[in-house]
Amino acid sequence: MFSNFFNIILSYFNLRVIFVIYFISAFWLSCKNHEPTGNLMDVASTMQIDSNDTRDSIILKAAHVVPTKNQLAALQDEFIAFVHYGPNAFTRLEWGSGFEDPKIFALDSLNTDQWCEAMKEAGMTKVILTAKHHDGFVLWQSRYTDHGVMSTDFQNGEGDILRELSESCQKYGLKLGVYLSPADLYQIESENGLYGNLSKPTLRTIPAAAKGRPFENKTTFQFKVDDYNAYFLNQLFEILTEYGPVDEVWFDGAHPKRKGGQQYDYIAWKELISTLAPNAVIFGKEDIRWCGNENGKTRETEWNVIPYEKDPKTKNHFDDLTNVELGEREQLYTANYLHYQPAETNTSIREGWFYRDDETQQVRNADDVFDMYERSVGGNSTFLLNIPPNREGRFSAMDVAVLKEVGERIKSTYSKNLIEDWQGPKELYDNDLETFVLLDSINNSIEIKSDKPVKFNRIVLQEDIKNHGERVEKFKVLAWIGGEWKEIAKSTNIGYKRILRFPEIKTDKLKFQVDQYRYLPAIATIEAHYYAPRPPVVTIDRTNDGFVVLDVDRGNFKWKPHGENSLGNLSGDYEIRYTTDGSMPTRDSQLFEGVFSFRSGEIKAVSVVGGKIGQVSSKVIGIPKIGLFQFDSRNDFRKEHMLLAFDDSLETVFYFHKEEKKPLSMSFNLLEPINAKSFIYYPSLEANVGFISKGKISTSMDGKNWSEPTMFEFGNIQNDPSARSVDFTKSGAFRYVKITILETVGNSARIGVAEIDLIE
Ligand code: FUL
Repeated sequence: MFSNFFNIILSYFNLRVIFVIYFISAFWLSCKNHEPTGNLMDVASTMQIDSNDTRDSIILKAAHVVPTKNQLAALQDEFIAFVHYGPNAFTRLEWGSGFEDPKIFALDSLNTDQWCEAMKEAGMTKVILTAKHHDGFVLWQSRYTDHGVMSTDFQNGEGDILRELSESCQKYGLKLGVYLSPADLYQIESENGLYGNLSKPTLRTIPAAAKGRPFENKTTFQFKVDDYNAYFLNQLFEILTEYGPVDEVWFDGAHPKRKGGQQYDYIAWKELISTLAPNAVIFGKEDIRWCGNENGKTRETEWNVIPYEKDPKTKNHFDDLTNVELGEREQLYTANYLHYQPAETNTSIREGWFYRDDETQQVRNADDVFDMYERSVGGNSTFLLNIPPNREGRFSAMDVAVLKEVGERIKSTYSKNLIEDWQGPKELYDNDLETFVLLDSINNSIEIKSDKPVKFNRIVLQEDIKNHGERVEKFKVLAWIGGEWKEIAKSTNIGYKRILRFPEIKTDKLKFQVDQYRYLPAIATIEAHYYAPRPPVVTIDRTNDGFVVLDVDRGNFKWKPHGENSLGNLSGDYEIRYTTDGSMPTRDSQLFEGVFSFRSGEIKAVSVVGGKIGQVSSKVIGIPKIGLFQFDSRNDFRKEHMLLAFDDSLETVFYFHKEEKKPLSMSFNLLEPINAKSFIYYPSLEANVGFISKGKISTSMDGKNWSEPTMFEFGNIQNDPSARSVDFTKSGAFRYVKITILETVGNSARIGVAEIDLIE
């Protein structure tokens, strides 16, 4: 009886509680600025343009194109890692040939925990591994090929790099992505290779049964495909079902070679991926697009609503979108479809995608990487940075140091919003991308203020792209300084995120004003941050008459230069300190006050800002060249031109002309004997100039008895025209040198040599 009565009271009370909760939440939701919604139509990730559409209605539609759930999650991943690994790390080539003996992948130890730890420290959230690069070598225990780790000595042929990485990802809380190259040189070149073997498409069951190795996942697919597509689907099945959740599948567009008119059945691949990895975005297809370069450069205005001629959801082939401008109004007017497709900004931390060495392969400095981070993540894009592991199965110390420094900068700059307690609409500071302030032509600005002024030099803005899409086309930010509004920054679009950088200011009042938009913009976030200027990285150069010039790096990384000057946004007043005896420079080392003379050896230098010491730069300097050379040619004109390869300037180039009688060669004498251990070839970076790809170099003391030649090969030099160093196979002093070119690449009659350095 008592318990009955109690139950009635309880259920009555529960009912009331439920009602109260219902009304409170309904009221709260309506206050959360979801009303008015600011939408004129339902949002969608793809919209068709029809014949009734006008220019205005096209722009309205564009304002209602939004990311899918997976695309939004991919954007929120912000800073992600790429890992290029495979035989190329051992052959030091950028592109393999498919003919490699798997044994050359001579890996003894692997430490994927160390990779993940470094990525975590950098603030990265996801890693994409080249499970198979263009050479066709697989990094996992595939049932469908023996061209991979199973045929190496690594863990007696039982090693599985994808498995180890996926376990480390679980441990460190990182998402996993896989790069599976459609181009496959092993399948092209080997006798029974499947790529382009002209097999007919027939109905195939995926996964194909493999003796003694059943799948735990019992899903099967039926596709009418040819041999190579079946092979590719079987491999996708393995990597998407046996390595934990996969969040990105990366399809590269490059093809070192094609065969047999091989086509790819992407529609089938997509069906398999969306079934087995429902959270994965697909790169290179409709989900994520390449930003159009490999330099780490994002467009000034990176729109993610892209015009399409055909429905991207039914397309089998996607072109690279490399236009200087993309998604601008004029381009949208010509579209048949509008499609949400965010850009991934990709580049490598090193010269080249694969590891070569720690001596000559330049590593980007932290200024450069942090600058790219701010421009790409703060430019409505994702930042995908490649870190290639070395032959010890680890990230090299230099790369780890840069990742750590970048992570520290991201954390110390962006983890706290300096204006989170300012007076103004709370929707802007609640870390919720779906609460927003809706603006229109009358209420086109938001003002926020505080009781005490704050110092900052960065502003972060975000739109509620999930429910409203990207709408702002032009805006500015003003600060109350000296009793008046001063414009501190302006830009074009915002979308997922815009980071504004400007000289430091101190203020207690800010105004965000939108000057042009596609439809009512929903502003979700406004943050202010302070980036503390860091000592810039020092560059070390030497003039041809033997003088050393130290300067600060203005972002001139030689591999795929992006042309941006990171320094302006990142450094304050600095001084440069250096050593010439190999010791580490400190803030008390020799002060650089002007050029100084130096013969050969290692210079180490740092810059110092307000007592803070920066990253150490070092350079091994070759012997001074002025007056050292005599060129062996009867032709004075040619002699004079050869000098251009020995003048310490990469701007001046010596050309071999292919029409000259073969073999192409270059001989020179030195006025004094030297004991060089290696030489460095700097190719020309000009367009329409070819490269040396293979050759030999012989030396002699008397010009009669020549050493056994040192053979050299520069892999993928056309795509990766960075400096290449060659160690002489024999040591000893010499005065005569002869370089013979055995092979060249590039469709040009001229082969360029920007510089040759001899290192003692
Ligand atoms: C390119 C490839 O050819 C490179 O080797 C690298 O994988 C890069 C990310 O994409 O197209």
